[in-house]
Amino acid sequence: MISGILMNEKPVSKDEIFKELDEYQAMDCCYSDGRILGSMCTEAHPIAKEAFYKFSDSNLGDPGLFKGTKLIEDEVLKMIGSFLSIENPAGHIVTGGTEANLMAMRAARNIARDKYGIENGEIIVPKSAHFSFNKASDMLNLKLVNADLNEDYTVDSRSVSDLISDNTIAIVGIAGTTELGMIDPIDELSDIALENDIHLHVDAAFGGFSIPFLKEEGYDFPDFDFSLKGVRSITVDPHKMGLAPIPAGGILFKDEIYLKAMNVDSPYLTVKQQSTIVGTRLGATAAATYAVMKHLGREGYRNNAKEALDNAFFLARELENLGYELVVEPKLNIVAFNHPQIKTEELASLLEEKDWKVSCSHCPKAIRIILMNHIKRHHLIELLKDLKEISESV
Ligand code: 0PR
Repeated sequence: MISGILMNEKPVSKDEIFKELDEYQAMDCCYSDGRILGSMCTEAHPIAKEAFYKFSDSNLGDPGLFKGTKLIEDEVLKMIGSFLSIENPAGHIVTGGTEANLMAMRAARNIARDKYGIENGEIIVPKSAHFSFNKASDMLNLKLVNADLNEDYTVDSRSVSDLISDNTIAIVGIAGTTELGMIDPIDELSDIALENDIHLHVDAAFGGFSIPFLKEEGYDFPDFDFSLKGVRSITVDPHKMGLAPIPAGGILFKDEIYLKAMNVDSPYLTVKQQSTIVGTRLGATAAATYAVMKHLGREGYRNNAKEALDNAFFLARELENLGYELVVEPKLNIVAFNHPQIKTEELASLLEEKDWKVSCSHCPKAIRIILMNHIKRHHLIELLKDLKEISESV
């Protein structure tokens, strides 16, 4: 046994602990510096953080003990449903897009197994999909089949159609791809799913909290939600464009049957069956999401989404003026670009040298900037000054 060197024997004072924590925190990046350019998360709204702390002891894994928190979760799902064209969604507030996508694939697998006896299921996923589907395929023992993309990096629905086999248990479409923010033709996927009686899951982890509000602002976006008959589940993450604290994901199903298909017995809990992956799970997340959604209202989300998109278009136009090349015209608040004479990795390290925290897309290779609300116009002007300097130096 290691004698108590690492773990202190005697209590340590709060002041001392927080002094240490402050030192650790000082090493972290800070959203408000405007230097984090490649994150889909952002600083949570202060009201959400307050609600999170207030509910830190509440456990939605045993909802009979936390009846109020359970009502909050139901309310949040209904609020999210109200902008995704569904009145009474079934679902949960989970830890993020990964868990939400995993639950959707699990429900689809179990239903296909019970209804059609499919044992070796396959999922058709666009090449642009988030790696959480690779995890789902590994954990659920599903074969992942990649569908090709069109020139504009949306999924080619003919490729999806061609890949359908007797073992296909789900098709995935994306509303706001991770790398470029593109929106797949979900209406076409919906038709294909209906024709073949296959589960269509929409990963709107990123776009779910912005596309509906941008539509309300008059922007022209395709339908992607439960208004399309083939859509059976949607991932939508409060901890991305929803301004909720991490970890907050959302999984919404069209019907209770999808949750029931995942139920396992939980005999000694206050609720006798459980469909979530996580057992003991945060009530704090549901409360925080409730607080920020109520506080901002539709108006607040419209303003946030519009500000982020305006910044994306501003950045795109200024980059072109400086001679940089966009990979694709932005649809949502992600801008991906290259310099005609500088390799992507080199440009990334030149920006890192100037203390910008950048992220690169790899299909296609480009610098990828996600205009979250912590990035303000004045940060972009500083960034463009540095990019101008870099461009002039070659
Ligand atoms: N679906 C889509 C479309 C996503 O973009 C992401 C994550 C997920 C699912 C998975 O969500 P969770 O990470 O919540 O489980 N997209 C970001 C990405 O991988 C997540 C991220 C956020 C990465 C902040 C870095 C970062 O600093 O790029």
